[in-house]
Amino acid sequence: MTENSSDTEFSEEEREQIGDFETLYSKDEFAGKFWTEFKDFVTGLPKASILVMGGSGAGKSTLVNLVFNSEVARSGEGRPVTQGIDEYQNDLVHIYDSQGYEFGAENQREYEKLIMEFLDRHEREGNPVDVCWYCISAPGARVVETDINMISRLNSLGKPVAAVLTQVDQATEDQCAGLKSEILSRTTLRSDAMFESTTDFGIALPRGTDELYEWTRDRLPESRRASFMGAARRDMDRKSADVDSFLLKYAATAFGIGAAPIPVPSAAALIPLQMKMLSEIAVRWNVLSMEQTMGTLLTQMVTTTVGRTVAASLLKLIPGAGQLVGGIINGSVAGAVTYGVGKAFNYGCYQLQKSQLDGSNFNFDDFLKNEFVQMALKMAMSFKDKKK
Ligand SMILES: Nc1nc2c(ncn2[C@@H]2O[C@H](COP(=O)(O)OP(=O)(O)OP(=O)(O)O)[C@@H](O)[C@H]2O)c(=O)[nH]1
Ligand SMILES: [Mg+2]
Repeated sequence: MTENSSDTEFSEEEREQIGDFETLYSKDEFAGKFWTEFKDFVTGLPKASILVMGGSGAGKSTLVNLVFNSEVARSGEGRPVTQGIDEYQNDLVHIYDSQGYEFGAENQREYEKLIMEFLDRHEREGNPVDVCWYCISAPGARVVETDINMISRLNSLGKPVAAVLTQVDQATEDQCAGLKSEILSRTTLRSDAMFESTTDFGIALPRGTDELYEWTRDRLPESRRASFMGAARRDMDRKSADVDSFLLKYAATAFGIGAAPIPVPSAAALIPLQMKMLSEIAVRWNVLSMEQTMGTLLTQMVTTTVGRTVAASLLKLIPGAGQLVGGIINGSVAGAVTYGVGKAFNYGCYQLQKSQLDGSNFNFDDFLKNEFVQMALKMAMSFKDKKK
């Protein structure tokens, strides 16, 4: 018995084809090559830039963690990019945290200058700041001239700026209402750009960090949105739907590659496409740091099971798909395999994030080892049904 009992279902001739497939997919250098390419893919991704402002101790780092719903900002982890502005280490977003200003007219003028120069430089260098979050501490109970000036100046530059009243659990409702109306009356800020935040999850806020996340997402250029969403542990249904829609594009491209029927031994033509697809999915769900997990997937993809089982089973199972006699993969098979692999990987990533959020038990490695192949196959078959 081999490790895969479904092997017994294949004829001699088919097994020969499978053997070819395996040889191709097991090139040792392949996993390493993919890993390098994957890293380059992540490095080259367009990333959103967010500048966080506000007084010292206003709760800027805490706000960042609340919006991304994970420990993105850890104290002391910032890398100084310029005097007074740190960048948090993150593969998917640029988060610039300005060290809060101290009180006093001179300090505040310096702060305004620092911010304006920073924005200007990034604009000139072609990596503009996309969105600004301006924190004002609610229990601090005061809005200073710098807050008023900065919010209006950013607005006049056309920079999306959100004002966030932070630490609202430490202030009275009247205090919060007073601060909000002062900000709205003295700046050009629109009321839909006014938010509140708290670490007390018992307090329901009509415009809290969930809404700030959505507001920010919707103000990003399309190209920088995917990685921003990937960095945030939330918005799962939308991420999944986004993946679904691009999977269809990959399937169509694969269909095109297979349209001039390719012999199974040349099916490796599909690999770069599938790898790019998997990279895109990995970014959406931020499984980038999971080198080992990706390694498991690759071992699956490259050396054994997915490659040969999916392809070989499809050879058998898709009726009328050119019959694949003589080991030919045609467009339908290429499209279905690609779709199935993407769909199964997306499912696993979704379950992983869900378990991180609700504390439920899901082992991604086990999923990849034990269920991934069957699911990819099932999804590939459903793709064929779907197209009927
Ligand atoms: N009660 C309460 N405390 C908060 C809240 N947000 C932040 N804090 C606390 O306020 C303090 C400052 O929060 P940080 O997020 O570090 O503020 P910061 O603006 O990044 O501070 P600096 O980087 O030092 O300027 C910390 O002790 C936080 O735990 C909140 O919503 N409620
Ligand atoms: Mg901080």
